[in-house]
Amino acid sequence: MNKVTLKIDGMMCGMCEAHINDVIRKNLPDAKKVSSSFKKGESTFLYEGEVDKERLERAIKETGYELKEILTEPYQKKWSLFG
Ligand SMILES: [Cu+2]
Repeated sequence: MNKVTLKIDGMMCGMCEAHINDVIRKNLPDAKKVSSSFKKGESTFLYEGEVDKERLERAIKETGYELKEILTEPYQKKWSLFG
């Protein structure tokens, strides 16, 4: 599982966040914990496997925003007492 962070230009309010969340969920139905912040200018979600970067970029552009960067890092659940 990876944590994916999208740097996005153009989000101005909560409606924009909702639009972007919709785009992510629609194009990556397996994405989990989709969340966007217009203040940070980024969206994050959890995803297994590779994100189709071009598809996502196009879909975000069609919605009126610009995908600047995609960061991916391994996601680990919180430390478990039982290892
Ligand atoms: Cu807005």
